[in-house]
Amino acid sequence: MFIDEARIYVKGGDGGNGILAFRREKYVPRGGPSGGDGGRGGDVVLEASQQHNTLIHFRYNPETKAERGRHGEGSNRTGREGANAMLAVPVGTVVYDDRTGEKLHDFTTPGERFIAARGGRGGRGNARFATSTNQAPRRHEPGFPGEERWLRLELKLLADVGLVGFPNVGKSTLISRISAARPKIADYPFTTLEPNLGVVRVDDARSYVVADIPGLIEGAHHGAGLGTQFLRHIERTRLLAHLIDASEASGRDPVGDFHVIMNELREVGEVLAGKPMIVVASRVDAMTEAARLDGLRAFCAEQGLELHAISAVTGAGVERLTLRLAEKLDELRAQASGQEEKVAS
Ligand SMILES: Nc1nc2c(ncn2[C@@H]2O[C@H](COP(=O)(O)OP(=O)(O)OP(=O)(O)O)[C@@H](O)[C@H]2O)c(=O)[nH]1
Ligand SMILES: [Mg+2]
Repeated sequence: MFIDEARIYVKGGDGGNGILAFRREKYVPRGGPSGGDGGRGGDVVLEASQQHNTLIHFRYNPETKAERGRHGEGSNRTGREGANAMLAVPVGTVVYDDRTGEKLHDFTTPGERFIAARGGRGGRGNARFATSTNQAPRRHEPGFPGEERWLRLELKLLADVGLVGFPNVGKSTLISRISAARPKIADYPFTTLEPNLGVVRVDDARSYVVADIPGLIEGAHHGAGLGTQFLRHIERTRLLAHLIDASEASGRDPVGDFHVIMNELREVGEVLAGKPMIVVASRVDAMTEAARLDGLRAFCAEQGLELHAISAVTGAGVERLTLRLAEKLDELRAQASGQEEKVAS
């Protein structure tokens, strides 16, 4: 099981102070107490979002404080409330108190909210302390502090992009280049024996999860090589990136490789074979015959498939590819939520 984790500090805003004031008006001798209450501090609120699918944004921003309440004012004016601080978490996030380990909340639906740290109450102004025997109270309270605590967020990762292809085409090298995943990389087939997940950070708001799985070969669905058992790890992805070695190292034809892998996917099921796909020509730095790439390019153009040529070693084309994967995921997500709306209406 692949789990993304983040430890975050949350603090509700402090309440504003209640103040000490007396009314001073012309023609009103000995005006009564008029110190207003402080405003409530804002809450820190976690909200489940469909735009987020990892917790990586908290790694750069682990601390959140909500705004404090304003102090009260004369003429019985209550201070303004502090604004809430909203934090987006992916659906599926589980929230724990980091100190006690207690499970506090489990986000299951988009838009769901959980108050992670309550703001402090505002202090009462002296106007509130007037009684029949004490009509000029001088007592007034400071604001109450906002709640503060450390939380641990946990999310079971589901991959957004699945890397498929023959062994040795550079799938693990690519994931190690674009994420913090550090799978074993070696110049022989079947280096990867277990799937690896990596989180790709695009910018503050966007990230996605890539799954690197063992390579496939012809006959994989009959159990050749490591078989197709690992394909179930990418059955729920939205997008496949199909890596094809463009260098001469494999001795195979790139277009031929494409068909072999598509065949294996089809044998597993139409769902997998029908998934949106971006074709990635890999190891182009080691390519000496440009004709190999040209052949693949012509084929992809004919099939209406998007092709990116990259070298995971030199980094050429890699950034462009990660951005395109992000854009494509956004498009697919928008389409999917459009369809959900149609079904709902
Ligand atoms: N020249 C060059 N070599 C690369 C590139 N990407 C990967 N390699 C090399 O190709 C070999 C295989 O890379 P891996 O990333 O392990 O390939 P894989 O697709 O994960 O292979 P399996 O796990 O066996 O399916 C390694 O020796 C890498 O160093 C590249 O862009 N250029
Ligand atoms: Mg590998």
